[in-house]
Amino acid sequence: MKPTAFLALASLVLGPGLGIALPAAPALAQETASAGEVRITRAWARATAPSAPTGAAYVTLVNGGSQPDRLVSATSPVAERVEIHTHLHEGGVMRMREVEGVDLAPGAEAVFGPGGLHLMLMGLRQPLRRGESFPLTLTFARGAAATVTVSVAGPGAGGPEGAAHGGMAPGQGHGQGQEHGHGQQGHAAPRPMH
Ligand SMILES: [Cu+2]
Repeated sequence: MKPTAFLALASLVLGPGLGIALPAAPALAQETASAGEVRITRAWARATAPSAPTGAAYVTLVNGGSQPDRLVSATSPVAERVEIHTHLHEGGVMRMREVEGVDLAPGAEAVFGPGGLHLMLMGLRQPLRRGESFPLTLTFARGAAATVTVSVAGPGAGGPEGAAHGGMAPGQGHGQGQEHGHGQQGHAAPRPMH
């Protein structure tokens, strides 16, 4: 019995030892989460000026389920409250408007971004600094909620910085990620507010 016991002990010791290497990679950024059937990806924000009272965060939502769902609210510890906003053109002027929710038909994708849908951080408790991150919790009509980590990009960024595409190879010379080519971000407004 002794050899068997020794083998069992050896695997116990080896198991956790090997496991240690794994959590290191996801710790980089949890910019992805699932709330029920809704997948939340590309959670990012722009850096704010030191005394800015508000900020804006962006996510991409994909409803992978067969039922319609709807983003109904959001919260974050960095702000007193979070509102769902969109931008509307009214008489040639672009204005922000609060919306009650964002509908997600089955299979639908909602891409938040500067000049469009955004999660308005009202009553910022701290400036958003480039390279830092903060949690954002999204709640959906079908009852699910999930928290993503929002990574803060530069003040004029058009998207999240860093690889953030699951690339774990340290030597991947990605540069500034200029190759994203998202196209759908309509740069019609020269200086979007959020
Ligand atoms: Cu806004």
